[in-house]
Amino acid sequence: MRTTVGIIGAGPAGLLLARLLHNAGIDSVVLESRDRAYVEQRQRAGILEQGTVDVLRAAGAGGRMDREGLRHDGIELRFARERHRVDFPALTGGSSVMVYAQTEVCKDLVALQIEEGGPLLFQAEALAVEGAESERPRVRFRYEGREDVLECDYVVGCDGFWGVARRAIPAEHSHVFERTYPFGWLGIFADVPPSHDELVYARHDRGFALLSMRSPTVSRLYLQVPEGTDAASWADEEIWDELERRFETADGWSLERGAITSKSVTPMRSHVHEPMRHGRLFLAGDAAHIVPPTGAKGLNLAVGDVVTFARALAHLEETGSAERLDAYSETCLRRVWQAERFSYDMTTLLHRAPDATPFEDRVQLARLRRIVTSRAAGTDLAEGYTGFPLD
Ligand code: RFL
Ligand code: PHB
Repeated sequence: MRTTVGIIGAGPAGLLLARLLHNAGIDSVVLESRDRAYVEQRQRAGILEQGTVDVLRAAGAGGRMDREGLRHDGIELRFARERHRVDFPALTGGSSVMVYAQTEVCKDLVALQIEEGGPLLFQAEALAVEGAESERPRVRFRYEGREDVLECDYVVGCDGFWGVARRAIPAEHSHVFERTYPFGWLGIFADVPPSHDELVYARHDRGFALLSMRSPTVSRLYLQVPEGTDAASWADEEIWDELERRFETADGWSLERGAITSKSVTPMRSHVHEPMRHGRLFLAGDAAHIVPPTGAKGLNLAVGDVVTFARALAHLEETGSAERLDAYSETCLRRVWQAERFSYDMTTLLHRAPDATPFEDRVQLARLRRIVTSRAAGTDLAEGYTGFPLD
């Protein structure tokens, strides 16, 4: 098999890249180790930045998002039993975000790829990337019980944090920057209308809590829990009781309870692999970087990477200049580090570390108070949340 761009992984990064390349008249093949149902049902992100929304629309993948997604013009910060709204359009000159689940983005992109795009092979597991430093990199993969080789001009590793692409970069060229947090998120889905019409980020002495949603009838809620917590050790009523405590306000706001349909624990980590390119192998999305979910940045960063790659390759095809492709890693990393910084700020602003001192608690409250009383501080949060521009 032979193609211009071999794409490993059909998460949001790989699927969107295939679509962008198709629109630019560049052929690609997508190899995905799991089946279609898995890709379409894996529950993860929920918040699309303004720039991501714009990219999906321009790629012809925004129709259902515009009909079914929920536009959000702000979030609520809750602390000291008080409620404070951060108004995004007022602070950013018109930006907002969209609540539209990653599962739905993936369903839309899979459908488009199957109708209009190049080959998308499910249950095709990439085993290794070879010859990254040559003119003809190859992906060795297993499909329908046989080993095969995909010969490419370029390979893009969109295979997530646990994928194989990153491993093809020799250790002497790799620099990893990491941080793990001593807590995780217990996340639930519940069949109950969200108790607030915008997301609520709550800082509490017992730990962080987040109220989010997937639709007018489905709530998504998270609780900060100690690292290594087993989701099954929390009974449903205990989860609701704890959410109620952490969201409690002085003005009598109340949390609606409903049937919990799933619960799971997500660890929290930051991870950046530099550079994001080795020869003709490029890394995009979670394959190159992870952020803790507090800033809702992971999927949005993946989108930024693949837009940068697709534009750079189209530029090379049109003008013969490899300048943008050569700058891929540097261009992406500038935005990645802004998102890492923002996610770190949001995480340390809202979570209670197990060894937090009373002094640190007071500083955290002072940081929150500053955001809700200073237009400059509020603008900084609003700009970060609605997203950093693509170069
Ligand atoms: P993905 O989605 O992990 O997709 C990688 C794909 O590669 C496949 N694969 C392989 N295929 C072939 N051969 C191999 N050897 C392969 N190895 C792996 C996998 O099967 C998979 O299909 O990476 P991608 O595309 O880079 O997308 C990244 C996003 O999924 C991720 O950053 C976000 O979900 C993070 N995230 C959030 N991001 C946001 O922007 N907004 C949010 O609100 C948000 N909330 C979240 C989140 C992540 C969470 N978890 C579970 C980590 C909330 C949570 C709880
Ligand atoms: C979600 O709805 O899953 C979600 C929302 C905001 C975040 C993280 C996750 O910061």
